[in-house]
Amino acid sequence: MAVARKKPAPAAAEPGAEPESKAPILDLGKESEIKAYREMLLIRRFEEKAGQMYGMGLIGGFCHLYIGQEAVVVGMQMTIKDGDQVITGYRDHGHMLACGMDPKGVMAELTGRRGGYSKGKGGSMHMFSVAKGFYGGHGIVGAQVPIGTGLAFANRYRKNDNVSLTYFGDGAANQGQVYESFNMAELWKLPVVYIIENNRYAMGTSVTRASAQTDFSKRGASFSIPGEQVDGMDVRAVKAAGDKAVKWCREGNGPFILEMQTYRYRGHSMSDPAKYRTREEVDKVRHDSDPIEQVRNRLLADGMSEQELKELDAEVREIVNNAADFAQHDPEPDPSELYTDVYR
Ligand SMILES: Cc1ncc(C[n+]2csc(CCOP(=O)(O)OP(=O)(O)O)c2C)c(N)n1
Ligand SMILES: [Mg+2]
Repeated sequence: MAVARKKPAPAAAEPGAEPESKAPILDLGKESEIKAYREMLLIRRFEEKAGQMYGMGLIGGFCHLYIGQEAVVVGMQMTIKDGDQVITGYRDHGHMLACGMDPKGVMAELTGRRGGYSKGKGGSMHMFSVAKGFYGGHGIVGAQVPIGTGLAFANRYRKNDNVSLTYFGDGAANQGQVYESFNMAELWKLPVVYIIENNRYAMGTSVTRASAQTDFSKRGASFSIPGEQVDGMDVRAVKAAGDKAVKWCREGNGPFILEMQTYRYRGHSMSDPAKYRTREEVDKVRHDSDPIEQVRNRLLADGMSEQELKELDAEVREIVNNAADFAQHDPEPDPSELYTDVYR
């Protein structure tokens, strides 16, 4: 490909070079722990509220909640800088909030109101904010992988040092377009971190039933893309692995794969009764490795008081309540909007 030949990767590692061994888990420090706690809590409370509003009939259409997976997106967001890009599938509210998008605009999109990020015409799976580096929001499983690879291509082409964080699920990881993207990304040394959120299920199908290779960090092996398995329930582990992967990409070494081992507590979408797994299985993960509880316990051990944590919780609840209020009172789009933003 002409462009790639004209613009060889800057400061690329020697062919066959390997990144150092698995990223060690480091303490984040109190300030970052509080930040991570607050952001994960915002996602959790936002999603709980969205679930309630869906149950009340205030939100229609598809709605896939991210509850349980919060440490992945919050930890990764702590590794990137302005100008980097984030793209994901339909389980996307957490990614938007982590990117700094306004909870009011996200919630109002869920209720189909004018002040929503897509003017109330896109819904849960179709929101974007170039200003915040968020490129969707994609309902077609795996579709974001070539697009995220294209974002990385644009970074190379423009000779900036930005990185694309391209998220997808364990189910999406079995799609052909993912491997076409891997090939191009490694061939052209594109700065893309492929983040496979292995939440153990693709709709009602468990990873072991659907995947021949369940170690997703190895999925780039035939393209020589390095990968790492990460405890996606521990925000510190996510941050440590993310720092390493982002640095690898930013320095021109090509793509990196992170398999985030995580879990979704809710059904695939709001309409899924989740009969393919037991309540005990969900309760065990919640009890043993909830990402928010882990940070909460460390903060308490570090001397933060219950009262301080309660205040933080109240602050987050207020943000979410305001968003829910806005999303119920903002007007619906004007009928004249029916024919705008559509391709004919
Ligand atoms: C091309 C395509 N095939 C099938 C579907 C239906 N579908 C929606 S989500 C999903 C499962 C994807 O699971 P995974 O990638 O593990 O993501 P998760 O939902 O667990 O976050 C399927 C098959 C779709 N939206 N697009
Ligand atoms: Mg999955």
